[in-house]
Amino acid sequence: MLAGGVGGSRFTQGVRRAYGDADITVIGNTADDITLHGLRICPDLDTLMYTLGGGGDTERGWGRVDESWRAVEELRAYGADNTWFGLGDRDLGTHLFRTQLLAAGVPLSEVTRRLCARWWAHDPALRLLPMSDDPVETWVDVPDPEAAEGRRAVHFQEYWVRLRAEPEALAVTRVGIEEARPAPGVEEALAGAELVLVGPSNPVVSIGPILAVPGIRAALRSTSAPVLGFAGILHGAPVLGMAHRLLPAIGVEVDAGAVGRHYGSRAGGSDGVLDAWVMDTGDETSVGAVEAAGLRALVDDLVMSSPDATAAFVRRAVERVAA
Ligand code: FO1
Ligand code: CA
Repeated sequence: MLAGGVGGSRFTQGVRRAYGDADITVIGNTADDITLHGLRICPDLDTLMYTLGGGGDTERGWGRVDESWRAVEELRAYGADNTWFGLGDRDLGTHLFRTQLLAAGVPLSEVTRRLCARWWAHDPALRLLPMSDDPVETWVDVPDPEAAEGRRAVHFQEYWVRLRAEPEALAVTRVGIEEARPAPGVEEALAGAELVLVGPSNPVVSIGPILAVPGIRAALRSTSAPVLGFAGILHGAPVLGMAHRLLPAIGVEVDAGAVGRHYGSRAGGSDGVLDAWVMDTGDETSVGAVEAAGLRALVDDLVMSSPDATAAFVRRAVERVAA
């Protein structure tokens, strides 16, 4: 599977519920990673790890359950920068451990394996791989009348957490993506898979960067497994998050069918990555346009109201594509 953070975690919970004994490799987005207070933070990997490990705050959707915020209060009291980012005291332990290992030269994929060994011990058939061991960061250009060119770039986390995705996103840049290589195991997992699922995560800042790591698109295009994508845009609005604020910056309409066409079909001469695209029943009117793009279009109720509900729509889609 390819997945981002909050939506990707809910989706993964459903997939695990649907296929209780399958070997599942989650290829997680690392393009919204950030270094703050000297610590390397990987929000999407951590959200997946905590949520599937039962240690996540289900209401907030990210971070640890039973969290406290004393360390960040102390940082604020010192007048430290970047205290808009909520680093919980328990969560800090994860970032300290990760940063320490990275500084010692341990690659992120190995660090992630060690972190998940704690959280996913109950489910050894579930594996989390970062899309890449190489650092990639997403920066967003926002209007700034005082800046030289009328705009300035902020880290994606600042755009989302501090600015609440309110300013118009003029452009999205992925720093480091050209030099990034797929993490060990990523291409092998795609090549050896029986089924590849592209989760309903943000097409611009979650799935987009994974596909943009040189080599991953080719691995998706050449796998013998069916590649099935799920829309995270339902009736013109994201099921979670801020995709509606970012899709215009990459010239894609905020519409499930448009996102499916953006990912594209593996058939034909383009560089698409999907065989089938699953949209919500409310987006049935997009079926024609998706099929015209060479994709098999499916519709179902895609609201991830519970792991059972998610498991049900995943199973139905897989059965239809395998049939
Ligand atoms: N999201 C917020 O809205 N506010 C925060 O202060 C915040 C802190 C945070 C800390 C660790 C972590 O793993 C995730 C955190 N998130 C926070 C979530 C994160 O910004 C987003 O879920 C994604 O990166 C966007 O998909
Ligand atoms: Ca994310």
